[in-house]
Amino acid sequence: MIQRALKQADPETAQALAGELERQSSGLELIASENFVSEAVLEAMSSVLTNKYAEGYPGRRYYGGCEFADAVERLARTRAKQLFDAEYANVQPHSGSQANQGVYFTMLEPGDKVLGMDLSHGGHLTHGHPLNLSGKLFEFVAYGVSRDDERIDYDALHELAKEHRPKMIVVGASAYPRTIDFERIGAIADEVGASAMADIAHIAGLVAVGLHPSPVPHCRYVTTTTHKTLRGPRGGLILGRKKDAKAINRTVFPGIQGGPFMHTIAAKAVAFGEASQPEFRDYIDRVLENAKALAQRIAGHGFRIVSGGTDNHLMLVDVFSKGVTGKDAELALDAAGITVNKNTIPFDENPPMVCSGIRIGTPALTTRGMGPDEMAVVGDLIARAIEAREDESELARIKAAVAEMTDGFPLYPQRLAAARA
Ligand code: DSN
Repeated sequence: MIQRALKQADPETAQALAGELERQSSGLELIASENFVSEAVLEAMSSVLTNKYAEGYPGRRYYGGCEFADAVERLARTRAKQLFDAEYANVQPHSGSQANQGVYFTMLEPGDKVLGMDLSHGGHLTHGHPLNLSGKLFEFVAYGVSRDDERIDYDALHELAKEHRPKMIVVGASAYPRTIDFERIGAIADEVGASAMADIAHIAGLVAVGLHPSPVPHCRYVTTTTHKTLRGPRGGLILGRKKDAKAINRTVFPGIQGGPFMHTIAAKAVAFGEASQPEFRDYIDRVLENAKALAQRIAGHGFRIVSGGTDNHLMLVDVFSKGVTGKDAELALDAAGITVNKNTIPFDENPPMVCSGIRIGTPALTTRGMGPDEMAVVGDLIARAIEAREDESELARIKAAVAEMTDGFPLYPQRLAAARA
């Protein structure tokens, strides 16, 4: 009914949304930071709470009529704390970037020294890239992976920490396929008198179910997005210690944000509830199994996998090991209905917009119900498309095979039927 309302009121927007639904449904979604939320999460996102202003926190708002906003925010906070076994949660950050700002502006003064992982080694823009506010305001020193095994070089990080005596060490990544040793980072931070902040945006779902060690006992602050492996709505979350609650709350509001997105917070509550069910652990188990199977299959076609494999939901494929740039591989795969992103690899010889790698993740296809058998087919299709990158008709044939395959794993079937009607 609601979809009919949009079609009638605004056919142009409705058409674009229908196109996106078709694209998501008929393609192979392998972007490591994307996922498909449940109908329940979608319903909460499109709820009447989008109409509500609720500046402040439950029980202390600057607006009347907040009793139901309070109820959903309390639910979201309680569920987040339970899920991650944390003393404190702030569910208001609109994004991962704002969650990180929430911690930075609580802990740091402009000019303070911070260690963060190099973006080109798998880090994130908000961990001190010179073009990001974090890099402009604070003096970030980058650590990275070692040349030998392409894993975080903890010894070098330790030396940097002793040399620079940073106020904070930020750990977390957007393109790092290996388990992160949060305990070691926490110990290094303690030794040099720094605070540790873990940004678990990519691996939050793994941490929530215990399939990646948790940073909560070792890092004073933990931030995440809610929409990647955690499979919730697009948004951010800060976890921490009770003693920091007041200061972080004040930084998030009124420090960096105004009215919270209450419809998104309702959807976060739903997603945290889903992630606490036993089925979610099974889901993450399959994500990991699929990532290993896919990495192995792609390696079988002669591509080098950065660090030799994966411990988590993603892999970095060095396509330049077969003479293809990341840019060209991404374009070819897009033409074949397979969505990935080009990505720099550690010590990349190519410039960032061209780069040598592609990043591939299995959370979304696993949500669709695909398993290791399908990963074998997907790996073959990826290799075939990269091989055929200059052959439009072969890419079109692969796209047809992709559509046939995805037909067997329906995505939002009722929405799709309504959009097509
Ligand atoms: N852009 C996200 C990703 O793709 O990993 C990180 O913010």
